[in-house]
Amino acid sequence: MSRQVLITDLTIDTGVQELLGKAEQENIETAFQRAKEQEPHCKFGLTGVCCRRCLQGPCRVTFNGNKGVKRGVCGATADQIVARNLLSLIVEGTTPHVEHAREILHTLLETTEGKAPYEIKGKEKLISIGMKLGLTVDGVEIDKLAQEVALIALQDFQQQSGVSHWLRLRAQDKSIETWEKLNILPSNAHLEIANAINKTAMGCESDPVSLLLGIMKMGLVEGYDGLHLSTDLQDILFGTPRLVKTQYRMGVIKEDYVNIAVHGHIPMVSEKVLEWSRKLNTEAKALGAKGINIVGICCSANELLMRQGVSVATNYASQELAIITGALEAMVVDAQCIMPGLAQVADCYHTELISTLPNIKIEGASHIDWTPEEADKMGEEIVRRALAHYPERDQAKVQIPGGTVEAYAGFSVEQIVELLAALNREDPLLPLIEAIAKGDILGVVAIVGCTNPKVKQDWANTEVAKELMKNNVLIVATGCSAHSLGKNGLLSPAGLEYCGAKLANVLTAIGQANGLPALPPALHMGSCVDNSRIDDLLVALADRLGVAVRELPVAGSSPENHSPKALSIGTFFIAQGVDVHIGVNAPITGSPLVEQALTANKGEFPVTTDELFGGKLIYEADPIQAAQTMIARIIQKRKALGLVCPETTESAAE
Ligand code: BF8
Ligand code: SF4
Repeated sequence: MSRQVLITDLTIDTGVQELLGKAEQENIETAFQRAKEQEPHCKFGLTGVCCRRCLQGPCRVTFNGNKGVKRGVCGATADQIVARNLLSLIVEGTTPHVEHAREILHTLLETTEGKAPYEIKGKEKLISIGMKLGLTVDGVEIDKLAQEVALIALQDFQQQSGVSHWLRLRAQDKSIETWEKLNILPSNAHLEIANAINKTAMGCESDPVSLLLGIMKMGLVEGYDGLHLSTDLQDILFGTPRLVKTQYRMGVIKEDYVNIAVHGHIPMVSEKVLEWSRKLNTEAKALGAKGINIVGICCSANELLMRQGVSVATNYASQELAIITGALEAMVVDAQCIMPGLAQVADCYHTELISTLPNIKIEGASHIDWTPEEADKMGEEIVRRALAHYPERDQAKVQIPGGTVEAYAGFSVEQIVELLAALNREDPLLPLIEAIAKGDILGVVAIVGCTNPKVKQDWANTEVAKELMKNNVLIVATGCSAHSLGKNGLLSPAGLEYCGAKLANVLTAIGQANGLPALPPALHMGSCVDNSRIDDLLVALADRLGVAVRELPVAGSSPENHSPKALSIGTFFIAQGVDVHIGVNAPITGSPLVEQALTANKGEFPVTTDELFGGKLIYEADPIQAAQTMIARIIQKRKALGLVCPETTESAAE
């Protein structure tokens, strides 16, 4: 296989392909290469039957039931081991989001006490949440109200009993009834995480059904005290996103600017870097640069894109390649999805890799502490270091792949409702509901999650999206998947060429009523914590229709999942009754019981998430097949609601 064929097999992003060629010439290792070196993967690990919970092991329990050991030393079966491992994985997905929520909560509290240099920009959001929480909002000073809201949120980390306040705030009553019956309503997020870790410890819980219910409960912790709490408090502090236009691809890194990439998830860090880059912009000019250019990677990109229109260089799998352009003076990282390999790559260039969170250090990176109180000091120091590195740039090593792609973003629920109000001011959701009822919009699918160096970058994310669009399915997107769509023109009105005629007409009508050429075929709703916005949209639609979320003709899809966070988010949506597709298999196939309970596919296990919650896991590596499976389920749900259904879908008819 030639080098060129190999590189084009790794990613469909031509800029990343070019930089992979540069990496090879310069003898720099990347995740794409390391992923190949890891093949073939251990089957015990892939199927979830490797147990390392105590020192009697590690135990590998055969998954076909005929050969080798059937139980671990302690007697644990494959079902027990897989269920325990999965709960452990879902905890690892949930915890970073809960920590994210705790960081923003702490920052908000310090801001209201005048101790942190942030301000409350989202007054409308604050008032609407205050009202929903039953607080008096009239005549109450903004800082005081924000403090009251934050103190209620704090109870979700402190209370020893009672149900999560953010769950009560954001969940549909019909869903709460289901969860109450199953006794999985979470209380205090930290306590639930501790309980779940305790369940998975050696010699603790071994009933796979109870472990599975623990998994669903953890999905609710993820949804409400991870995703929703983070988004709500971030909107209070930084404002609710509104429609913005931006640019995608490596070409957003500019040769004649001081370039700083922000990477990670925590907007308290990236917002400060952006603020200080604006304050110190003239100092870049004194160095002969045209200014300071901030570009985003992963979900820090999403946070700054949604609220500030900052452009996006790349997504997860190719984070190292941004440094290989040779034109980054600094890469600033905070938490989650930061590859340790970045430090090795940065070593080959003048780029300074800077970590920021006090409890997240990266080997080989320099560190500037972010704390809410010292946020300005951090922002200024980071930008000054980047300025100092600009003269050190080696022009001979600079190679920025050309070309950028236009994208729209900022589709918060508030923004979507405002756009729809141009068609019906009194009842903004009605035009959307009518379009769904008539079949002009067949259903809604959220394309979410990651890219994964194990699979061709951006390919499955875009193929699933295109197949759905062709069949008049409206796409909403978050995370690194949204970046895949952005890089490939699907967040721009130009992407309407991929849509079925009915969907294209609806998007054009809404766009034109708002002075735009059209809405794009995929609506970018934000970062991974902003999957809460998708949930809010579903609850609003279901409430307006008078049905349960589980009855809606919708699905979720993470075609290139790599992170346990994608699995915990997926669990949250399955608990709501939404089918969730993943394109990279989760380690569950070693247990027929767990696999069947989640996928409802085969076997005789009597209880499935589909029956209990109305949603199931779909594993399908082929993007077209995955889209068709979701469409079939959407049509099934449409039929149950008595909505117009097409006889065949476009692919089936071809
Ligand atoms: O939280 S999509 S690769 S960056 S995990 Fe990570 Fe996956 Fe990107 Fe955002 Ni989400
Ligand atoms: Fe083996 Fe049981 Fe220990 Fe797991 S908990 S490593 S199955 S002995």
